[in-house]
Amino acid sequence: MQDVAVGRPGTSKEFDGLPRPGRCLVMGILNVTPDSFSDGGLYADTGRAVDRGLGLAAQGADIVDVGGESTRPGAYPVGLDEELARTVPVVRALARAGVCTSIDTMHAPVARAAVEAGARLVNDVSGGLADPAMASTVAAAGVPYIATHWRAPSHEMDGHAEYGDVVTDVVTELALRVRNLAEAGVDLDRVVLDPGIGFAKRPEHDWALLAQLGALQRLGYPLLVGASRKRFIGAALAAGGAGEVPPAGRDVASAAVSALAAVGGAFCVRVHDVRAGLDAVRMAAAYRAHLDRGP
Ligand code: PMM
Repeated sequence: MQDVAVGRPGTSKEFDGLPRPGRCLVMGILNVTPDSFSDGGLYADTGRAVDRGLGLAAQGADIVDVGGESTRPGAYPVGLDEELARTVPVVRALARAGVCTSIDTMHAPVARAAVEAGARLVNDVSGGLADPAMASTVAAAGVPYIATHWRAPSHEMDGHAEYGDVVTDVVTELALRVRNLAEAGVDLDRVVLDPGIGFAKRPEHDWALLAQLGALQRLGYPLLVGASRKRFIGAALAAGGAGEVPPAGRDVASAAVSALAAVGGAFCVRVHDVRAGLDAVRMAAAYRAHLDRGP
């Protein structure tokens, strides 16, 4: 099969330790939280969370993303001790079982402890803005780092969804994040960028970013897209009607969005429903293999 990866993802030695399936990667979501917007409370204790992580891996997740602090709109921070207690034992157990695990955190001490426990990537939805020690921590850890476009903590972010042109503004702000990472000594060959779907964005912003992933790719980094079950999907499904389709009814549409992201060149999609996400990126890989061949 043609390698559908774009730019440097998965092909450089800096991504050693990550699976290289020759298609867009699938990251399965494991929220060890009582309050995440779609799965809060389901895997809030260590045993259930580990079982869920093993289940995601068995379904084909290339990476299992362990998070201990909800970033849903309006959520408040949980405190370091609580976040450490929720995530580190789960990361350790999954890593021991051979699962490729990432830690979803904005806090350097959690990132450090999780990497020590076996996490192979750090996934920071604040792109280093929430904790000034994150960049140097990641530089020292020497693991791949996912930097997301972010403007403000979850309880304030809806007030920061103002853009001139959202794609231009996100590209500019991500480029600034990359510069800060480089200054802190982060190996840029280990950086993955993320447009931050739903983070200080309204649905029209999310769609614009998804439709113009190419503009973000021109920054030269692999892209992760985290669209699964997010508000813009619920709103699009309810188009013409009132309100939004609730998160539990968004998985089929989320898989469709994963296919769109993978066709658009995403390196990785972050999903709740791993089976559907995997089917979606496989279809995208088959489609992309024929894109440039002509009639
Ligand atoms: N979204 C959420 C959490 N972590 N990480 C990355 N890299 N990108 C995202 O878009 C992202 C993330 C919030 O969604 P959840 O509550 O379903 O985990």
